[in-house]
Amino acid sequence: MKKVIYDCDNTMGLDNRDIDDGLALVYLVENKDVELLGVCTTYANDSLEYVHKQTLELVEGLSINLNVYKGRGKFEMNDYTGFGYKRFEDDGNFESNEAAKFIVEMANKYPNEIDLLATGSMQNLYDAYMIDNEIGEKLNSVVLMGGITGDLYFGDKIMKELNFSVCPKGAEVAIKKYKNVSILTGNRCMDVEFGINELDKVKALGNNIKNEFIINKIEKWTREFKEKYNYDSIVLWDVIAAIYLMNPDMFRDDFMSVVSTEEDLFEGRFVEGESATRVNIPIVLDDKKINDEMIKVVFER
Ligand SMILES: [Ca+2]
Repeated sequence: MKKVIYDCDNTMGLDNRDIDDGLALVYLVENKDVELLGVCTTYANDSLEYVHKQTLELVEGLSINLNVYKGRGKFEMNDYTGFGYKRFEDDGNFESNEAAKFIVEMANKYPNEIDLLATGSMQNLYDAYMIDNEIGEKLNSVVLMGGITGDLYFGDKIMKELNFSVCPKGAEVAIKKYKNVSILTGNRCMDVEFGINELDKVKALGNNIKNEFIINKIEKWTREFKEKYNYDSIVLWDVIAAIYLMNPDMFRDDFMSVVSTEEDLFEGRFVEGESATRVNIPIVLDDKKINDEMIKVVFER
């Protein structure tokens, strides 16, 4: 059993917003090898208020007993697919961050036992570090979804990085001050497409299906994504990070020395160079197996 804390910017249920955090949450909830200690909310896909509300709604809909801890940070998302957002200056009040306090509390209660999966802004990891400078030494591992090593193309359109860029100082802390860090980058996740064939596999489960309500959410986001990017498949970014956490054997380790500064991370960019900061950037071995694993755990009764 892995003790997991999931830190996310879930917007499942909102129009024109990605659904991958919600799907990753369901994947963790349904995974028998996960003891999910709690869910933390942060901004990125949308404001903290919207993310928190959607996450409470999702947890309630799943009829499970799971605490949701609210993060911190003023942020507005105005145009998701056009990357029109507004970030406000940090008021520095990290001690008010319930999510960060929860992460620190659990890390002290279960030293070196907790795996932290973070798939939104890195604000809560930043605040946890501000509360306890030793936090990085007290976790077993950290798995992040975010960052790019080159432009992300869907057809002829470029998708910008979101998770690291909305809180670059948090991204820098997450990369440099935590240990055993693995990062599922945008570029490495892009090869795992989820399209009509994968959806047909879900539907083919027939009477053996569970969490059927998610099918509509996937179909809706696929339509919205198609409208913006003129692309037929979607990528389940955060789910891939959750699958890495639980099945590292489905990936190949690839360590990289990172010299990215806060300025580079403002665009979510990884810069390789001489550095003591080494992070793992896992490579997917077989994209079909990743999608099959998600379908099996999330949908198969
Ligand atoms: Ca996310």
